[in-house]
Amino acid sequence: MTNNPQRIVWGRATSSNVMKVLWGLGELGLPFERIDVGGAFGKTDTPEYRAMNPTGLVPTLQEDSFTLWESNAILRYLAHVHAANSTLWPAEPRARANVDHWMDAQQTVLNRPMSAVFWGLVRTPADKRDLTAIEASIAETTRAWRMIEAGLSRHDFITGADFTLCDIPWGVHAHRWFGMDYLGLTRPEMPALRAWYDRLCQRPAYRQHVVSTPIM
Ligand SMILES: N[C@@H](CCC(=O)N[C@@H](CS)C(=O)NCC(=O)O)C(=O)O
Repeated sequence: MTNNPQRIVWGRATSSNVMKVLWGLGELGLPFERIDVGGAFGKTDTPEYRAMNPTGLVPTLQEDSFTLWESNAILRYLAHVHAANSTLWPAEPRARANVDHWMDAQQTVLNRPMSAVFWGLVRTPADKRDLTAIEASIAETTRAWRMIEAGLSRHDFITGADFTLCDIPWGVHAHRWFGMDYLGLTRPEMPALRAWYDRLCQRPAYRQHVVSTPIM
């Protein structure tokens, strides 16, 4: 890699998975350019984009001649290369595995019901909403949040005292979870989750790439 690699993030800033990468780059203080593709911008179905990312989804990262997709894999790559000795992705195998399984759980446990709540409330007009389905997704999403509430009641971040990579995928969705009140979302009280979200809001990169982006 060159000393100052050219770094490009492909993906619209309103995507939760793109936000993870932008926030991660912000935490690491790495400069990048972002190109709008996906959603209303389209262009993810072109042969050129599919050659970079066969899923046709966003985000895709390019660092010089290296191309990578899957948001959580991108976060791990960035931490490995640019923050090797930090607490962000600890080197000790069990500490690292602990971070990794929470990253995976965002994708496998939280993502589906949380996306259903988000699409049901934010991206569906009021007269077309299936409120029964949305309520069921809220209940399932709540169960997912309770998984991290337990640890957060004992320590400041998901795996312990330090902010790590796994706070990023969950944290992106926390902003949406706490930001949908105006659409009638009611949540059971989870004080440790709320305190963690407030803590994340003190981080400049979170404010810049997650909080400042409209929920849409
Ligand atoms: N597992 C993938 C999922 C990527 C994904 O589903 N991206 C969504 C946006 S959050 C997407 O590309 N949707 C279609 C689009 O925006 O055109 C990742 O974590 O990167």
